[in-house]
Amino acid sequence: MAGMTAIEASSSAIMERLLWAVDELEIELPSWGFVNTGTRFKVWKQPGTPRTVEEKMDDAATVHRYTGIARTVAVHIPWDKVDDYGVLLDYMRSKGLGIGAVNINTFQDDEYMLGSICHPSAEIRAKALDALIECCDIARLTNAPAVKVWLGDGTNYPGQDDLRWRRNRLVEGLQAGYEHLPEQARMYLEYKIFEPSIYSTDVQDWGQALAVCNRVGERAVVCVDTGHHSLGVNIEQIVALLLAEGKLGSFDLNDKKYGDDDLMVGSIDPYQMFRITHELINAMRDDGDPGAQRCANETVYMLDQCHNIEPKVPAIIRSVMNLQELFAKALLVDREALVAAQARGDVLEASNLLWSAFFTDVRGPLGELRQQRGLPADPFHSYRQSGEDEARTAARVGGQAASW
Ligand code: RM4
Ligand code: MN
Repeated sequence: MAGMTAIEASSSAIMERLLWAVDELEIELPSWGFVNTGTRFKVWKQPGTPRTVEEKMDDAATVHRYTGIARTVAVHIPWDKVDDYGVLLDYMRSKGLGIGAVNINTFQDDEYMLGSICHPSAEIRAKALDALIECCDIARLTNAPAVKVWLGDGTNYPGQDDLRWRRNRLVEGLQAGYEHLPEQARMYLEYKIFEPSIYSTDVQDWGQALAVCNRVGERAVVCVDTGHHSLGVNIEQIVALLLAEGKLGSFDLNDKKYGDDDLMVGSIDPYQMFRITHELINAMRDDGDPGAQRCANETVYMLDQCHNIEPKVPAIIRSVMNLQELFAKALLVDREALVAAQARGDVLEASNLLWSAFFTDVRGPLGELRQQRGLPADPFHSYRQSGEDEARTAARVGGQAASW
């Protein structure tokens, strides 16, 4: 392959390079991606929406059955609270699923109006800490790999609260929660530029998340939600920096046009997502930086999307495929040639190497590889034609659909 561009490579050489995207890549699904969602203007109800945690898992299992790479499901507490987590885990395993991150929710209770972990009142902070400890306990019971913290905390007006003291409470609260983290688990800290807080958000960007993680502990790592930046931010560079620090933990993947729009990953700007997958694959291949290599190998890829107007199961299958294709394209980047072009200052050839990998159509070879593994070549169309979506809707009449 050396010296050859992706375009010239024979299809068998391409297949060889794509194996990782079919055999190693894993994409975590969010249980909340299957429920009814909308905007603050309206939640749209879709037929066939899961009514129970088990039905959310059934849908996730369908996505896995069609794509073969969606092996774990992240849960959100209290939305996915059950009496017996052992029973839930058994149910998931019977469907070929494993548990992913346990997500904390301290943004919907009335008492959290002014924040949770950063709230000015010690009483509310204690309640938020209890919620975090509960997630740690669930992670222990289910042997989950992570507890994920995203906080809606922040302020709406200058002067509303002391920004520095809120920061101190944040560090203190997470440190206290970290003590309860089971040994096998990591803590993902997710940042978001704004919303629901408008003027200041307590974990507003990667710098803050990284600094806080460094204060909290070795297993506290940053979660990058691709929708949580302002427009024009160089997200792939943030990814590179976090890999260099060994502090990238996970992704919440989606695409956006204006804000935290939670659209299907790669649907608006696939080249941006490709630039991110390139940074990850590049680090995985970089024997000269073992710290970043290890970090990239341990990074978890979760979808965090809202399918407001499109049918959810096929949309999630589509999203898994989008991501798989964008990783596949990154696998086609000729790293040796890239490193050489960079070293001789060949700006145009270096940029061309990314460009031609991105424009290589990987759908055919990926389809072939899927088929060799007993999967449909085109999971999206196979699902649409299977009649399963209609059967799912027919079987789920009545009851209370799970909803945002
Ligand atoms: C937030 C954030 C979190 C997710 C919630 C539901 O915007 O992205 O990851 O848990 O939404
Ligand atoms: Mn997220």
